Amino acid sequence: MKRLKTCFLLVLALSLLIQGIIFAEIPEATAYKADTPIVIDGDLSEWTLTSPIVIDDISQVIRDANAWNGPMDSSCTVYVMWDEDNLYLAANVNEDTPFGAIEMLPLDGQDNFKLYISTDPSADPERTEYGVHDFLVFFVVDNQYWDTAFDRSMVPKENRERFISKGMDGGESVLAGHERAVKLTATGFIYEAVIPWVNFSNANIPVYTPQTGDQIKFNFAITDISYPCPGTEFVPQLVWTGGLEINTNPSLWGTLIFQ
Ligand SMILES: [Ca+2]
Ligand SMILES: [Ca+2]
Repeated sequence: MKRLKTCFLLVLALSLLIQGIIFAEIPEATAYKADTPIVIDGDLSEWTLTSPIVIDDISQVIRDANAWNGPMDSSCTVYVMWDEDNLYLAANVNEDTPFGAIEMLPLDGQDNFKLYISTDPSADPERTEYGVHDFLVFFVVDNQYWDTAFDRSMVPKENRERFISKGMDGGESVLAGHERAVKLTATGFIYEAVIPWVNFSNANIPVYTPQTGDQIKFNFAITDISYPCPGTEFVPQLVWTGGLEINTNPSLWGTLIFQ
């Protein structure tokens, strides 16, 4: 009997430990409200930088890890701010071969940022499939055309509300009012961008206006092609949290808190 009890306690302790690990795996970041206008010029002096999203560790490489040569090859620290009309994104990027974009390649095989964002704080954070308000946005980081695209291919048809993929063949700017600027640094570049919330809406999906205290699912990825050729067969990708399954399962994203 005593042995049984010990065994039971052991199992209990183990399951609590595993739960703790699972909970600990969902990271949080704060998006601060911009009280003064954010000027898109590659200078982050007007930003609140106290809640960095750090993407720089081998454990965050979700593709072609063998071709990733460490944080100076490709890594970034991301910041998010907001106001009623806009989402603001900034990234301090370390990158030894910046702005690698080859038009013939698929968007996911070029230097890019990938923004995974929900615009519905009331959605179940443990949902395992994309809902109406779950978006994946591609930003091609070529310092020239800055192509953008929405991938909605993973959203079940009944959840799309006629908001379908746009720009995924490349060569398009699908975001209205989107501006971005970069400033080169000794180890890469600073990126600063604005994305009006209206981009995550259509006739069936109302515009999201964040409120202080809102929490949404959020994730961010950086993709780094070694450029120039050769080097197109392995294209490492790093992400804030989760593995490749983040492309189909929002429960694996992190949490963004509006403050
Ligand atoms: Ca600025
Ligand atoms: Ca690189």
